[in-house]
Amino acid sequence: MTAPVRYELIRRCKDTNARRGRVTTPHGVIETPVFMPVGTQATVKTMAPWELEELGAKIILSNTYHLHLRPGEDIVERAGGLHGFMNWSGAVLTDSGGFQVFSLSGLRKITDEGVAFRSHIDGSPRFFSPESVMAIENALGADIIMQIDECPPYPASREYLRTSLDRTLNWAKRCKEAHRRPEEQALFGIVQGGEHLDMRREAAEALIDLDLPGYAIGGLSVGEPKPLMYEVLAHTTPLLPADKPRYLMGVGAPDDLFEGVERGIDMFDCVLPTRIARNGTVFTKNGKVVLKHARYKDDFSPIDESCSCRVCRTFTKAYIRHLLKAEEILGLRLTSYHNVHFLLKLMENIRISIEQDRFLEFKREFYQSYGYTGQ
Ligand code: PRF
Ligand code: ZN
Repeated sequence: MTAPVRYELIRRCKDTNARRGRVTTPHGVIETPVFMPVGTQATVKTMAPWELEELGAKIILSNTYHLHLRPGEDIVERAGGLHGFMNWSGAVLTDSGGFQVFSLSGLRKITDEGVAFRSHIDGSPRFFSPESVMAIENALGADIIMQIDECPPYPASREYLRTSLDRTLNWAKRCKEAHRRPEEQALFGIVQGGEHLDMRREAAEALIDLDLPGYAIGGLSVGEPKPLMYEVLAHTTPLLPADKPRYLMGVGAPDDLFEGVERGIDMFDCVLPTRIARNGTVFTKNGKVVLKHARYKDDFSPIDESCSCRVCRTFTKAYIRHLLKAEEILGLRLTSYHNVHFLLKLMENIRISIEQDRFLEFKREFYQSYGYTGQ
């Protein structure tokens, strides 16, 4: 059986655990480290697929939870899976819904069998088990599908994390057994275990025994201090197989991208660029800018003088600020487009810096200009 997703190492950083690689999927080759824009509802909010393509996005993330509730995986499957439904020819990864059940639905009950919850749309009772989630993800047809897991809150007691981890590891095994399309869709396991390094190790070892085509690190960026997240990452990433991709779930602030890459992460996703764009905040090389601020009302320069994106080559801050203030839809499209460009370009520059043996130098330069202190 040939794996649907393969990882090839291209170059290791001379100073850190950063690695430059390549992930081959049924829908294209992904140069890593990579940032995956989030398209929860089978759309990266405000962006057409040709715009994502123009920006060089190679893989996007979508959500089992949302698509199951609306329009339902049967509709997506009949449209030819997510690729056909949204007309995106690049790769897609679906998250399993475990995390969204916890963040979105109200009352829910978790047992070894699965999670009972109510739809946030109509309140109807629902149940996710490893078997039902695999059936949904098989129907959605993404190139990479995530196991169902529990992402425990921070802080959580050691006893709680213990029970939760046993459940997540058991669910991984059941997902592997229930997966019906292993030659077309790569099932990734998720390492949980909170801040406890022994549990993280145990989780990594148990998942490696399942011989999955890739591994994610979950349960981070859930309210813990950043140094703790970096410590868990530094400990956990090296436990994962060097010949498979490593994905840090739900993390994508510029500094976290550098810190994650430095600790051996290959894949990231985050709603940050599109979410902040919709409240008028944009990334620039000198840090974030809140475009609605009065100081930009007659600022006829682009968002970022050094940005090569179409928005920055075409429009001024004063104009985009006006669109946002007037609640014109174009404003949200322009800020989203620029922010996604910013993170994709940042990742491209990170990849180049690893190839050129100047990752740490590039990180220092970026932090200095962006205004990050620390590290
Ligand atoms: N599990 C899953 N999805 C996630 C997370 C997780 O732990 C996180 C945590 N940062 C984001 N998205 N399945
Ligand atoms: Zn721009």
